[in-house]
Amino acid sequence: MTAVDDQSAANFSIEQKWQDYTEEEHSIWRLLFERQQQLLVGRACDEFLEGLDALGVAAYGIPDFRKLSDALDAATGWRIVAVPGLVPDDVFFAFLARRRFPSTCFIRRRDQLDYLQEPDVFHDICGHVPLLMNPVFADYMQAYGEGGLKALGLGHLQHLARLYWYTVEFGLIATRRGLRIYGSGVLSSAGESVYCLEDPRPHRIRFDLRRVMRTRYRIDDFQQTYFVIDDFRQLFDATRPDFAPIYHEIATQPDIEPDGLVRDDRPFNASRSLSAGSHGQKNGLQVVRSPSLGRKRLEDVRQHHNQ
Ligand code: HBI
Ligand code: FE
Repeated sequence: MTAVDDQSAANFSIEQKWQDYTEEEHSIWRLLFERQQQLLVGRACDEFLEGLDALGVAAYGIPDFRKLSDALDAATGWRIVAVPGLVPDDVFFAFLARRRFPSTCFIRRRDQLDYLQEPDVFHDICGHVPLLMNPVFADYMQAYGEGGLKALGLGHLQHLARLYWYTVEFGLIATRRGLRIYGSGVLSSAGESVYCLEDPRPHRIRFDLRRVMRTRYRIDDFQQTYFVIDDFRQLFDATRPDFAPIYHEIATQPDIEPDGLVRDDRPFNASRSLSAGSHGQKNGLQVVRSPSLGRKRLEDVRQHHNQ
């Protein structure tokens, strides 16, 4: 990272001021946390649940980033940096490339539990940070940041942003016990964490780098397509090659609609997807239609990259 990057990254860092959170803010966190705890057993991937457990402090209220960072740093060398909200793409990528995760500090209000225009501290910390405890995923995020800086230079941010969207935010993973969630946008959304696994409507397709980069995404509703990886190693390996020739190749191919299917798609045969209730949650197949988090962010990406 250059000195200029360091400077602009520093300009976007703020102080979390943990002692200033009110009891109401902590109790909103606990409400969200407990709701997702119930929903995510049997739905989130083990790596996420293990990370959440290892971070410990997250159950009691909005965590102090310094304590979280110390646990994270000891595990994988990542730290959390407090930011005021969305940061510019180059700054975002520069943070990731240095193993710094930019997190917002504010929490949604009680009347916004299911709907929020932009990422808040619950999405950033509870959705993203647990997986950064996993060494392979931690390396993937850093590689993504480095790839982002390159993509900006090559004018292919739109393609790389789709990779982020369909993996880090909305990714699914195949396990021996069935399909599980690892995407943070899903993990922090009560409605979508049920819908993405159990609703018959969305496509669940095996991850393919070019296919993902060609696929437009929806910012205003649940996803119509989810991509399924086998493990985090597959994801990391997919980001190893130089993307320049890949960008060049897909630039000649048409985009794929959010609900589109193409000839080479390998649908994931989701045997578990219609067996809701197997872990006895009340919702069963009943799907709560609420937009997932990060809508504002998506609009931001769309505006800037003509998604
Ligand atoms: N800023 N705080 C924050 N969080 C994000 O997830 C984020 C961002 N700025 C840009 C951005 N994401 C996007 O560029 C990409 O994820 C593609
Ligand atoms: Fe996010």
